[in-house]
Amino acid sequence: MDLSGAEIVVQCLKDEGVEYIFGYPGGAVLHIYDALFKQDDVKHILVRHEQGATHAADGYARSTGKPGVVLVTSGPGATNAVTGIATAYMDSIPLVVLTGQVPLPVIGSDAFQEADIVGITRPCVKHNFLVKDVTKLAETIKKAFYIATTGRPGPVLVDIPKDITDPRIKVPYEYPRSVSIRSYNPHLKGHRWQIKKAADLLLSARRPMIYSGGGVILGNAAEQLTELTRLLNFPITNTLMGLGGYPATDRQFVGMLGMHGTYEANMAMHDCDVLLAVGARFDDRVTGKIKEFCPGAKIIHIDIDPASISKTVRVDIPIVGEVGGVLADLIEVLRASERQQDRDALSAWWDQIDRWRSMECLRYDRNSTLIKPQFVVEQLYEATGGKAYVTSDVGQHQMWAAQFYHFDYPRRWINSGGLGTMGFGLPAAIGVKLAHPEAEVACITGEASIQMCIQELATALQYRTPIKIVNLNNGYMGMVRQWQEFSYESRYSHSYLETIPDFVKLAEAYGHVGLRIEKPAEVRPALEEALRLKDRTVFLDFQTDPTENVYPMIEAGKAHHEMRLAPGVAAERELA
Ligand SMILES: Cc1cc2nc3c(=O)[nH]c(=O)nc-3n(C[C@H](O)[C@H](O)[C@H](O)COP(=O)(O)OP(=O)(O)OC[C@H]3O[C@@H](n4cnc5c(N)ncnc54)[C@H](O)[C@@H]3O)c2cc1C
Ligand SMILES: Cc1ncc(C[n+]2csc(CCOP(=O)(O)OP(=O)(O)O)c2C)c(N)n1
Ligand SMILES: [Mg+2]
Repeated sequence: MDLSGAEIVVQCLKDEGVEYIFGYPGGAVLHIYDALFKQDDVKHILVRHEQGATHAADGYARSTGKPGVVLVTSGPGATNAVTGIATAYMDSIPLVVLTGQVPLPVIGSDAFQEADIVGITRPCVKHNFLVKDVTKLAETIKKAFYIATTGRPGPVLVDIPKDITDPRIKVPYEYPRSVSIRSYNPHLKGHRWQIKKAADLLLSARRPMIYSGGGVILGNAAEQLTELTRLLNFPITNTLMGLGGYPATDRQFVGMLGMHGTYEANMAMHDCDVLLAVGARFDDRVTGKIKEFCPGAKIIHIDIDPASISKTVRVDIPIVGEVGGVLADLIEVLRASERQQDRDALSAWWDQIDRWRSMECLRYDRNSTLIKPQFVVEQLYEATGGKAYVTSDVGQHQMWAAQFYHFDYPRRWINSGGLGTMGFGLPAAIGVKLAHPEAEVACITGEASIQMCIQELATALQYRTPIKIVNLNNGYMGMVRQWQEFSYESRYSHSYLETIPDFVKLAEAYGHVGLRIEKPAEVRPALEEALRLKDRTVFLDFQTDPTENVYPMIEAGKAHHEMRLAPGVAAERELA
């Protein structure tokens, strides 16, 4: 079959089984858009800003495990996509981003809408390609999908000069079934001897702890993780990216760890003697002061990326491999082992953990006449039966979502952890809703974040993706305000938004429903009403307590056991 470059792009997407492509047209990709016009298999979602395209594709990818696909034009189209590419890169999300480029002969001549996007994105993609020969186009796209989705996933960019897609030049087309890349061979199977050593160490533990992260979600290993944790009867904590990898409502789950983790999770990290890290990368929000990280623990680390091992914290038993397979092998070795666990020590450890837990570190004022943001998230959790897909933006609301929406299932919690990209939540929710049309999708956001990609409300209307936007409107860039309160003697430098739009009118202007909620008693009815409006996007503008802070908090440079607690919780501890 002879096809033009533009037709090859579209045919490759079909052969790859791509359902949706998120994009925005422009001169350098017009040939591709013309080829898209002539078919119905790959559905194009027209966003309103290229950042929105990358986040929507990212939300689709996070919630399905399939790669998200983006198509943007050269120059500003491509540079607008960079924030979304970097967002996906930091959280290891598989994206294939196709960018138009000026024709090959004029590259480097400051041609109209020329930007060196291969150079610009080099530090924030897993890999990128500039296509120089139309006969290599199909193979390059195949490689892009292969690299994006295997090993440690990540975004791959394919830059396609306009002359490569010229409709007049046709070449034979065949989509390769597989590709092999000599310098790229992800290591999938964990080393048997390392697994045996890890099993022995786990069985000898007196104060064990499991710390699991985004790798468990990315590797679809929640089942194996749950089986292992129950088999050993160990306490388990999740990173922000790992939430849902182990059921949050289970007794063995001690909550999220790190900067805004629970008291019991962080204290258990500090005091444990054996730490099993699974698909987590010892991020600074998690470790706190590195020198005092798990001071008495021997550490086992399972990760697919050898570059993650001992990157920030030196580990004792590294196991490089695909998390699901390694956990399955570990379970097998543990079951076959004759070594007995020290059940008395384990039971004393659980008593200690329960004492920490009894402090109820996430308590907040339930009698307030103002709407507490935590209350809104709790009510959303109850109203949706804990089954919704929840996207978020970045700030205090993101932390309250993580703390108060108890994720029992993987891939339901969709947020930007590594880059912390405000503007992520709304477009990501659109991508999630397209992938799961029957599911409830909520976007928990703040009045500052939502304004960063607000234009995607138009996309939500065009493609009938009814989502519920839960705006925790505290009038401040709350997370910034909190840091200024704690570290800059309450000098609130430019963290107050003097002009906030009327979100109800704004939602209506975009063709959606807007609701403004001012009293605690109105919270649940408003949520119920929004959920009843199944086919509509509803913007719920909750006027929340402007001074509420996120607790507990490990401030910069502090260790796990040096948490700042909510005022009421701290006062009680002093008394005890
Ligand atoms: C305002 C704000 C506050 C934050 N506060 C906190 C906080 O309190 N607590 C917290 O935890 N985070 C917090 N974060 C998030 C933090 O910045 C990091 O994004 C997060 O901690 C990283 O999670 P992770 O270690 O699970 O790694 P991820 O970024 O999810 O990385 C996954 C790891 O798993 C590996 N992996 C991937 N696939 C596989 C596979 N198939 N098999 C094996 N390994 C695999 C990867 O190589 C990588 O090492 C915050 C972020 C923001 C924006
Ligand atoms: C694109 C971008 N710019 C700046 C920041 C820094 N930042 C982190 S949280 C935050 C405030 C967010 O305010 P809002 O969306 O209202 O959420 P709140 O903290 O009030 O819940 C800012 C400015 C960021 N994370 N992303
Ligand atoms: Mg705010």
